[in-house]
This record gives sequence, structure tokens and C-alpha cells, in this order.
Amino acid sequence: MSNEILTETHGRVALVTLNRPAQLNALNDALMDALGAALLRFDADDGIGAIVITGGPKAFAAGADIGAMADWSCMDVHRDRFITRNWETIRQVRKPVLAAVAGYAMGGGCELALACDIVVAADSARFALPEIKLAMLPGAGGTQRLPHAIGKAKAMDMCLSARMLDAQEADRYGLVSRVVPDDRLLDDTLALAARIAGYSLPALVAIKESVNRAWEGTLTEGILFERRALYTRFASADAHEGMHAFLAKRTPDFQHR
Ligand code: CO8
Repeated sequence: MSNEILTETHGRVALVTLNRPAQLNALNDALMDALGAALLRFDADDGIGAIVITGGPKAFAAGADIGAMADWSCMDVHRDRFITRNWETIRQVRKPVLAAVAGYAMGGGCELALACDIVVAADSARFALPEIKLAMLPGAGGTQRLPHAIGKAKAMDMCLSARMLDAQEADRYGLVSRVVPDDRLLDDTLALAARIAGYSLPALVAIKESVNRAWEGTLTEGILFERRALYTRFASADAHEGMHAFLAKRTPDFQHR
């Protein structure tokens, strides 16, 4: 069992903590392999409804491990698909994934947060894509997801000048979902995840898929996808339970089916 990450469960919520504090959680292959495996494991676990990824108080993650990458050749990267092999794994996760970010979220760390569905930032959170300083580029979705998240003008500024955003700016620009005090970060994110995980899992999955369509496709395709997802809700016992519970003024008893 790798100690590059720590995992625990809180009821229906899985918590994954990046655990290379001495390197500010720099993302190396061992960490990313462990993260990918944990995400797939929790995604397949019927007892889990949402997953939280967090780092430490100083850094969520300071990016790809520069020490590991410095002497790699282009062929090394192609052959081993260094780090990138696990980024597709994150996209495969059907359940909601929340990032709880304190401190630095830089380079691949910022891209990891961007790959999550909800980003809760502590006041101390700092976001940057500083790869340009290394003559590299944000290659884990940064050049693609950041413009979607905050628009081309702000994204170009961050990617080309290495501008760092504080939590309030990141909130204002739409990079994060909400900002909380540092000492509330984990509790508030776990509470949010527990609230989400208490809803019907098939409905959550359908909503996540539909919102992602808005990112990835045209409006016409997205509307059609959403309509099919809505029709399918009527095959769900939980949907009938949710509506009848509302009418009967009682709490719904979701069975996640
Ligand atoms: N890789 C390896 N080691 C790192 C990294 C990193 N990205 N970031 C920090 N560390 C190490 C430092 O080398 C240092 O180690 P040591 O104590 O042995 O000297 C330790 O962590 C503490 O760091 P600092 O002493 O630098 O701490 P400071 O508080 O002075 O500074 C900063 C914190 C500002 C975060 C600074 O460490 C920094 O600038 N780090 C690099 C940030 C960066 O450039 N990130 C982008 C990396 S490239 C990238 O992510 C490419 C993505 C492309 C696709 C791959 C997907 C993951």
C-alpha cells in the first residue's frame, strides 16, 4: 500500500489526502498511480457517494514533480505516459469529486483541482499555472479547462505570465466553487460531500454527465443529452420516492437506484 496518499471513509464520503508534504505534494508517478487506483476503487464502491481530494495546509499540490521530470526524454514520456496516464482516470469517475484546497495549487496541482467537480478553497489557497517559467506548458488539461472555467482573457494571463490568483480572485473568476476559512476547510468540504452523497447516486451521476456535456459539446447535443437523462430519471425508484416524499412532506429514503 502506497503512502503517497492516505484514504479514509466518512459514511458515504471517501477522503483522499495527498501525502508528500516535504515536496509540497508534488505529483510523481507513484502518487498519481495511487490516486488513480483509489478513485477507481471508490467509484466502484456502492457504499460511497462522493469523493473528496485534499492536500496539506501549505499545499494542495505544487505541480508535477520537477525533479522526476527534469531529465526525461520525449520518448520516455510517450512510452510511460508519465503522470498523464492517470488524468484520464479522473475523467472516468462517475461520482462527484470535490477538491478541498489550502495553500498552493500550482501547475498539475491546479489542473487536478480543475479536474474536480467542485472546488472548495481555503482563504490561504493560491492558484497558478507557472509552467511557462520552466519553459513547459500546463499539460494536464490546464490550457483546456482553465479557459472554460474563467474565460480566455484570464486564462491567457495565468498561462502566459504565471500570474497567481488568491482564493478571493479565484472565487470571483469562477475557478472555485466557494471559499471558507482555513480551519473550516476539511469539515465544511466533508459536510458538503456528505450532503451530496445523501442524494440519489444515479441522479448525481446523470447530473454530472449532463453538466460535463455543457463543457464538452455543442448546446444542441447537450440539450438532447440532458433530455434523455431526464427521461431516464422516470425509470428511477429514487426519483419517484423523491417526488412522493415531497408531496407527503417527509424525508425521502433514497436507495441509490
Ligand atoms: N516538484 C518537485 N519538488 C517541489 C515542487 C515541484 N513541483 N514544488 C516544491 N517542491 C519542493 C522544493 O524543491 C522543496 O524541496 P527541498 O526542501 O528538498 O528543497 C520543497 O518542495 C519545499 O518547496 P520550497 O522550498 O520551494 O517552498 P517555498 O514555500 O519557498 O515555495 C512554491 C513554494 C512557490 C510552491 C515553490 O515550491 C514552487 O514554485 N514550486 C514549483 C511550482 C511549479 O513550478 N509547479 C509547476 C510544475 S510543472 C507542472 O506541473 C507541469 C504539468 C504538466 C502535466 C503534468 C501533470 C501533473
